[in-house]
Amino acid sequence: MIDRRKFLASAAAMPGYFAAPRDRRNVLFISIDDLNDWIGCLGGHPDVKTPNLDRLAGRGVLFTNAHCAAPLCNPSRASLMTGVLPSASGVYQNNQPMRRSRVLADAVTLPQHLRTHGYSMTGGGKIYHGAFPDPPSWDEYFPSQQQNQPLNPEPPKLPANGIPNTAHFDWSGLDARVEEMGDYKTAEWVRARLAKRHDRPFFLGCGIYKPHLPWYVPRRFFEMYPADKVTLPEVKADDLDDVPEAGRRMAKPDGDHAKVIKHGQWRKAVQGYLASITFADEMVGRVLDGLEDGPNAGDTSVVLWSDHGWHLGEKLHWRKFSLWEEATHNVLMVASPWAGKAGTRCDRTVSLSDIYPTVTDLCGVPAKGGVAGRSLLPLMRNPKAEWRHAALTTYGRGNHSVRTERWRYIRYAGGAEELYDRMADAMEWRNLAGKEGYEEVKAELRRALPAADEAPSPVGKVAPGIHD
Ligand SMILES: [Ca+2]
Ligand SMILES: [Ca+2]
Repeated sequence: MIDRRKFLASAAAMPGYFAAPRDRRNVLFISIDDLNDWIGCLGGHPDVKTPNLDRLAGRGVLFTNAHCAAPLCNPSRASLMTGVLPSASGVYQNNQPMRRSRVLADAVTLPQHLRTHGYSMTGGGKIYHGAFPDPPSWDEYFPSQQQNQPLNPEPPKLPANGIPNTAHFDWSGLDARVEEMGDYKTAEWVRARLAKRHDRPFFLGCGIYKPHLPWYVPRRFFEMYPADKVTLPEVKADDLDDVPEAGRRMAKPDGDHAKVIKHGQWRKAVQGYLASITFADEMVGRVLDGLEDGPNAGDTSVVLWSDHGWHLGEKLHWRKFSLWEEATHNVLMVASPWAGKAGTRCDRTVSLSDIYPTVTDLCGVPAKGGVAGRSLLPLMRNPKAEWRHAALTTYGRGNHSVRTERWRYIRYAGGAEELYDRMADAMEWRNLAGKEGYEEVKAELRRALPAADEAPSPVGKVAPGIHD
């Protein structure tokens, strides 16, 4: 029997072979915005219902310890799609268009790389950051190359939760049909593509926007999680006391958290997030059904990821924008006909920057040189394989978190540090950085920090009305 990988490796050396691949290896690339580990198969929240995400995890490989390159949309997605870390591109914030970075101006994105190997690239919804879609990455996009998601219905009176001056930091059940939701329209567009056979192998992006704020989804999703019964996250009131000033500035305990408490909205916020997660899960289910019912199921890898995590009060912090577990831990699963037994769980520490080389490897196309991550195929085949890589998360220039299976180490630009032994302290409550006996551990973890931190790339105008 021909060894498929050796065969592909030798075929890759033949010019022109991949220009018209005989061997069809499609990719369905699903992203979910702002989804933390509150999904059933990751066990992040006891109440949550995510039957479709759990179904996909059961079909493939679930990476239980995956972390983002940056804990906010634009830099996380720019890094994932280009294979260039924020510390190398200078794209750290949501207002920096990646193509204005001198490093990323001509970057070959994952879809562009696949295109040179014969793929079609289409997509809908939020794959790149909302304000900065990347037309060079796509042959066709829904709703358009300039607008990457359809509009959503809103409650009649805003803010619905009564917290003033917080823009879309808002939640409410909607008297709307699911068919009116932007994510539903995106899912339908993707389903239509999955229903057909295509001339060329495809890379098909499906960006689900919920559970990004505002948490307005049809009322039936809210009714699944009565506010008086939801489980609140476990929070230690004095958790920030041993966190350095730089970390307390990220947590901003006097900001969202104080407002949520003042307005008695904690339970309702958790309800809104859970409701939005289950709505997103249902949209994923529609897309997966579309794949399974169509002609492409046997030759399509499904790669599903969320762009970062989310705090709902832990460390007295809300949203993303931090370097702790709640913000860096995200969802990553891969179900592929070519690698990984159904129902595999892998607990090794991996990064969203590993997605680029994993997808090229799954597709059997030559690896793109210079990308930051590593193919996860060895872990898909053997989830316990040795894996000595840490996951690096960067928030703003010079602020980094290094995550390994046991440790989280944070170093802020000014030099302040945090260290948590997750084996003894999974909530990251006890900062060991200043305690005696951890010098060697810290020195080892520092080796995963980048050698240099690129200066921030230029900011760009964000058109009004465009979602972030
Ligand atoms: Ca996001
Ligand atoms: Ca603490």
